[in-house]
Amino acid sequence: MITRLDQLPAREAISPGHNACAGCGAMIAIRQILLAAPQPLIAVNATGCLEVVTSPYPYTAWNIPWLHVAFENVAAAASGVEAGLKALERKGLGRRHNIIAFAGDGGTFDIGLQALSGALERGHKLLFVCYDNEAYMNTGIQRSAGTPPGAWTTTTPAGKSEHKKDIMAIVLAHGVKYAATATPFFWKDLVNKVAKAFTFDGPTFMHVFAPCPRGWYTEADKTIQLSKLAVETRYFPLYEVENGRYRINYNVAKPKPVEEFLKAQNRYNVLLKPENAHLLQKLKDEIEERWNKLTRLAAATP
Ligand SMILES: Cc1ncc(C[n+]2csc(CCOP(=O)(O)OP(=O)(O)O)c2C)c(N)n1
Ligand code: SF4
Ligand SMILES: [Mg+2]
Repeated sequence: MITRLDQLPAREAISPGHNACAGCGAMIAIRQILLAAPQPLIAVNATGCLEVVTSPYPYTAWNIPWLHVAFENVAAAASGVEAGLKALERKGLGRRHNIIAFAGDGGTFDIGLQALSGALERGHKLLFVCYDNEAYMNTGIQRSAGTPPGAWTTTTPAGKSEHKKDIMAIVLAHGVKYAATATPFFWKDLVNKVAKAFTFDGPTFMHVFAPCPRGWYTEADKTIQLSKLAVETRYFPLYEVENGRYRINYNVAKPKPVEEFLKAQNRYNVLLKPENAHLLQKLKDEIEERWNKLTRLAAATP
């Protein structure tokens, strides 16, 4: 169990000096994840902000083996790396590495979903991390299936009218042994989940909530506060599912009003207009429904 920062190794898998925006929640989360992931480690990265900001040709910020693949196929490529290493190991030629795949919400909820489904079904031993900034940020803030109802994006100027896909439920429907949510403010929770994920002999999944100052129109120094508020308002519950058992890791008995979280972000200006009260209600209903479902599942699988 990791409870102190000095229990994490000093080596960094991503060098400082990459091109992410100041206060990028994804980069903070990924730094935490990479400190907790056991070495030797190979990272496989779908196209998206993480890839773009860490590899402006001819430079790289990565200090570990890293493979960039297309937007849609990171889980397939990571599967191939795992299968290839296994074959080499059988011939006494290679050394077993841990494998981590990274994709944004677009690369997970939408375009990478079939590749992810295939990898989960085939049972490759890897951790798939979805860093969720709730839109296609790298190409200019377009909506994804991870964008919540009411959020402004360049393709939802009046606020998104559809719901947010339940990616954890989709992943768990594949019979995955371990899946968890996390966010940078709760760093101890996050690093211990990463360490645990690598103990399973099969695919594991983490859904990581990552505030994005550029796409959410927030101040760079509010990222960590937003990461905390998202949990405290039940907007993004922290939970894990281990061998079918649901556990809520942060019990939000008395949630803060979600408006506190929404008001801090200009992407929700449209939603907070009086004429959009129905959209705000839709978001609140979705949050409540998700929390009630989680508490039922946690109670049913003690
Ligand atoms: C097949 C294909 N379609 C579209 C693109 C353009 N594209 C590159 S990254 C990206 C958005 C990625 O969004 P997400 O996965 O959420 O990652 P983020 O940029 O938010 O980190 C898009 C649309 C592409 N590279 N390939
Ligand atoms: S646009 Fe958002 S996710 Fe991309 S680097 Fe900037 S803060 Fe990070
Ligand atoms: Mg995104």
